[in-house]
Amino acid sequence: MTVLDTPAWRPRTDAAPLLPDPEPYRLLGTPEAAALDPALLRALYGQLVRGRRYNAQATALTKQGRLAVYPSSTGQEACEIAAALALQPQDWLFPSYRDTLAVVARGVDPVEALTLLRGDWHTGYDPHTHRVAPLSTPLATQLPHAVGLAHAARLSGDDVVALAMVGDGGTSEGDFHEALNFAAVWQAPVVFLVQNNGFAISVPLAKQTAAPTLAHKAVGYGMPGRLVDGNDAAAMHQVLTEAVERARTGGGPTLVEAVTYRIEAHTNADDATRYRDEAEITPWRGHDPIDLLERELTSRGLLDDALRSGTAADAEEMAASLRERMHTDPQLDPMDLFAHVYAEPTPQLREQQAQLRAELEAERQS
Ligand SMILES: Cc1ncc(C[n+]2csc(CCOP(=O)(O)OP(=O)(O)O)c2C)c(N)n1
Repeated sequence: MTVLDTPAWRPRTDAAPLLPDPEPYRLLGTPEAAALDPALLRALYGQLVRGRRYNAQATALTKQGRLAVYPSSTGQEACEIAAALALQPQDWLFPSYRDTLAVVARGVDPVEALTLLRGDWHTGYDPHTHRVAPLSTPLATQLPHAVGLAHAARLSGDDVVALAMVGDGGTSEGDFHEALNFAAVWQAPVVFLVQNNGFAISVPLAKQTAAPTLAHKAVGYGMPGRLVDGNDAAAMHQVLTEAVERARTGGGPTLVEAVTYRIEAHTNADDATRYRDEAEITPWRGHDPIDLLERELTSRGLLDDALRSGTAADAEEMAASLRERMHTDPQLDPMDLFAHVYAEPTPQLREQQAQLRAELEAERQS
């Protein structure tokens, strides 16, 4: 027996099967796309168009003072929608602040999905109803949560997969490392979706990492990495569905890097012209997720005027309802600040709660 035969030296499997493709995986416009189900393509199209309209409406609401902040996912709709559609009802979605479209596509009420960004209180929706965790503002903190939930479900024998979303900047966080390491060691049923949209606010990817791609990071943890064209809704849907099924059937976690682009500024509070040129955006406008899908549908004779106008009308109706409902002032109780913070409130919180109650009472009586 040599030292390399002892348990301390864990024999390694070949890393090559874990490595991502050299180029982002694509389906739309390729011969393989002919096999794609027309119903799936139409469903993706409808959701992408709705998603873009939602982004435009939410951004307008920030200008009207109805939303504190909105991080738009325009240009990233294929990632958002594919993430929601790849999951089964019993699964869980763990979104970041940019993933409102995925949250809404999963079934959360479009207004409730904006509650946090309106600055009202807490999450705004019940995470258990649609199995959607709160939109996470602290970068990457949703990733260990997803791993913990998925691992616990597996220990309980529940058929649950967790899909966690994070940005390229979030991959530099310690939480990203801890989550991926735990997930791979435990073989937890988790899918990590990194939307590489080119920037972490003003920081471009080249200043974020020296890794060949973000998908390559998977190899270091011992899980497969997949590199996908994040603007190709069919490729995104296929890769995420495969990763979810792999996790469900005991195959362990997958890291998916979606190569996409943040067409708008980081949020309505950001001026992107200070750190990037329009010339950089132009090629991405020519590789638009809705256009790619429209081209595919058209070439297969699946998109006629009726579908196009029906889809646009449906999106417009959703936007009108969102606008109208968001213009209604919410009825808020300041005491709600203390609700749902801890299962058992701490003594400090109880003290603050009593203080606020007394202040509100004094105001009422004055
Ligand atoms: C732990 C933590 N550190 C810093 C921030 C401030 N911050 C908010 S968004 C952001 C950039 C994140 O970029 P990326 O992960 O690429 O996601 P994107 O906004 O592009 O979707 C930063 C640094 C934060 N929210 N949380």
